[in-house]
Amino acid sequence: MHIDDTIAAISTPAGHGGIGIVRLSGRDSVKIADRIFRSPKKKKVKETPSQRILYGHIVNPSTGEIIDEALISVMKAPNTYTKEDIVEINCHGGAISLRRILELVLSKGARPARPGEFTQRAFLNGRIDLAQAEAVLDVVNSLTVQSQKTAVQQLRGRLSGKIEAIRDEIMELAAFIEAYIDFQEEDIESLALGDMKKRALNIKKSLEKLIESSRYGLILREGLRTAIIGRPNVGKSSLLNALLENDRAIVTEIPGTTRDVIEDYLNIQGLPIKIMDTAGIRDVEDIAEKEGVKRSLESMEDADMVLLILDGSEVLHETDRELIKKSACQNTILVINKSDLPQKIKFAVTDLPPPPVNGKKEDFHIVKISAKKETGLDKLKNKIAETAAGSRTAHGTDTVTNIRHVHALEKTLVSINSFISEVTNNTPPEFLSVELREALDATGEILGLTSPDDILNKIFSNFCIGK
Ligand SMILES: Nc1nc2c(ncn2[C@@H]2O[C@H](COP(=O)(O)OP(=O)(O)OP(=O)(O)O)[C@@H](O)[C@H]2O)c(=O)[nH]1
Ligand SMILES: [Mg+2]
Repeated sequence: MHIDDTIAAISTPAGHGGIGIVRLSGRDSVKIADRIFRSPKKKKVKETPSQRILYGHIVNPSTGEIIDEALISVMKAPNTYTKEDIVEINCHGGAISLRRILELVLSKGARPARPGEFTQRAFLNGRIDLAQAEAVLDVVNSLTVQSQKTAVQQLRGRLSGKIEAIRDEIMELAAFIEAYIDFQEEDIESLALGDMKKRALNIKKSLEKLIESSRYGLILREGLRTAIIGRPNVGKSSLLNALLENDRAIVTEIPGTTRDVIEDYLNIQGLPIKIMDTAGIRDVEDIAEKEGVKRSLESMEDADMVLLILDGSEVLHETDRELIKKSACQNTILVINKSDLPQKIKFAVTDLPPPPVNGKKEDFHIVKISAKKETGLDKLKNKIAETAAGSRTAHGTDTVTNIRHVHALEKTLVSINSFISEVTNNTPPEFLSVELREALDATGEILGLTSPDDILNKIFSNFCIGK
C-alpha cells in the first residue's frame, strides 16, 4: 500500500452542479497546487497558513490558458482528514472543468485516487480506526435521519470506545491468567478461578448486549425488510402505492395482477423500510403466476416484518387462515383493508395464533385501513415503527450497524464462551490463553488492528472515488 505519493480525485458527484471539488492529498499536494494556481495578489499555497482559502485561477502553466476560476482550500498536515497535506480546488461544477483540472493535477505528479483512498489514508495514518472509516461510508449512504445519526456516532468513535473497553477487559483477564500461572502453587486456586469466571461473564454480557443491538442497527443501515402478503385482490398493491404516495404498482380489480416482487424504500418515523409488494397467494396453474406465488412465500420467509392483508369486506378464506398460521412466528401486523366497505370479516378464536410462549412476542397487531380512501395509514405507520423498533429506546444510537462487526462480535463471544466452559471444567490455565488470544484478534478486526490487507481493500473498494 503506497502512502508516500500524492493522490487526487474529483470529490463531488458526477453531473452538473454549482461547485465541484478536486481534492489532493499527500506530501506534494501544496507543490502541485502552486504549479497550477495563480492568485491576483501573487499568493502562494506554500506560504498560506493551514485552514485558509485563496481566490484565483487554475492555469495550465505550459500554455498559460486559464482553465477555471477557483477557490483553493489549504489544509496542512497533520490536522486534516488524511493527516497529510490536503488541497481542495473548488471550481465550477461542470464535468469538463473538473476533468480538465484533474488531468492537469495528474500531469503535475499526482496519481488518481482509488475508491475510498482518502479515508483509507485517514485509517492508515491512524486518525481513525476501521469502524470509524466504515462509518464514513454509512454517513454518505444513510437512508434516513436516524440511520445518519447512528453513523455519525460511530464515526465519532462511540462504537470503537465500547470495543476498546471490551478488549481492555479481555487483556486484563489474559494478564490475570499469566499471574495465576506464576502463582498457582500458592493455593489461591479457587479464588482465582471464581474471579476469572466472573470477569469472563461480564465480558460475555457486554458482547451479548452489542450483538442484540445489531438487530435494530442493521435495520437502520439496510432498511427493515417488510413484505406485504395476502390473497389476490385484497389491496396489497393499493397499500404499497398509498404508503409511497405514488402509483408504483399496477392496481386492477382482476385478481392476480401483481406477479413480480416490487421493492421500494419508505421512511417511517426515521426508520428506513424496504417495502415489498408481492403476488397474491392462491393455488394456480398459470406458470408465471405460480412463480409469483413462490416468490411471495420466499419474501415472506426472508422478511423482518410481514404486513398480512385481509379483505374486511369478505369472510375469512381458508388461505387467510393458512397465512395467519404461517406468519405467526414472525413480526406480523394483520392489516384489515377495505374498511370503507360493509364489513363481513370475523375471527374465531382458533383463527388467531395462540398467545406467546416465551412472553416476548405480543399477540398479533391488528390495524384497520382503507388503502383506497387512505384512512388508517397513520395508525398502521405507528404500528410498524412500534413493532420494528421494540429495541429502539433500549439502544438509542448505540447500535452495531455493520454485519462485519456483528460477525466479529459473534466470533469473540464463541471464544469467551469456550473460555468460560474451560474455566468451569478446570482446564489447566496454560491452555486458557488461547481462547483469549482469539477473542482479542476478533475484536481487533473491528478496529482494523488485525485485519489483513485483502479485507481492508474490500472494505475501501465500496467507497466512491474522492472519499
Ligand atoms: N373499496 C376498496 N377497494 C379497494 C381498497 N384497496 C384496494 N381496493 C380495490 O381492490 C382491487 C384490488 O386491489 P390491488 O391493490 O390490485 O390488490 P392486490 O392485493 O395487489 O391484488 P393482486 O396483485 O392481484 O394480488 C382494486 O380494484 C382496488 O381498487 C380499499 O381500501 N377499499
Ligand atoms: Mg397487486
